[in-house]
Amino acid sequence: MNANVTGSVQLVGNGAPDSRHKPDYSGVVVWLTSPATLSAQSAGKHAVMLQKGKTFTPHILPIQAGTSVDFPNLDPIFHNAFSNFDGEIFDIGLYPPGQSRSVRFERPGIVRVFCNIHPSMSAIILVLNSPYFAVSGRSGEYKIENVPRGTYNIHFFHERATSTTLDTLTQRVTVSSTTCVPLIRISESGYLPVAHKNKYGQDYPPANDDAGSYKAPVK
Ligand SMILES: [Cu+2]
Repeated sequence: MNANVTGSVQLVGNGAPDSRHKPDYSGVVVWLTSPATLSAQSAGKHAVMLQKGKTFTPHILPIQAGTSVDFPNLDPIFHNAFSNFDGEIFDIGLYPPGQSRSVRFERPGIVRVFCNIHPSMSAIILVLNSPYFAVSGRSGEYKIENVPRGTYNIHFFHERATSTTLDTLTQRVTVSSTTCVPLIRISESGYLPVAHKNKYGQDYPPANDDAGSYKAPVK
């Protein structure tokens, strides 16, 4: 019989806490690996990352390796999606409203996704060696459903935590009946945001993001 694995995470070390707002602990990916998850079937799986309101949605998309991601363009303007470092490298070109493109991700890793004409657009596809994963909500709670009994490593990812920090959080977890993992605190200290370049490795032209003309740029 399979079981659910639940728990919660908190993000800490990100400067002075703001007591006027509830903290936002969303966007942490939690996943389980074991020798058995390496051979888990992924054939035919699809996931979706929307292009809507000049935003990739969801911003963080975990998938099992072998999954295809569709990028439907729901805006009245052209978009692109590309990734040119780490993870899987791809570029699905510039495509018009109402169309979609797909990319299959074979190799586990962190894929940072950008749009070549809108510098504000970014997302992360986390390609995993496992079908057992979840993303935390604002409260930090997560739930990985329908996990076969066994012993796993549990892993954590957040875009503002360093890989060194995240590696130290990996731990063993034994899944028998419903399993609750103790609270995990993820430190954002040491994180340095870096401005990204366009697909040619150059800075984005300053006027492109709000030109209002929505014309395709000249290559
Ligand atoms: Cu775009």
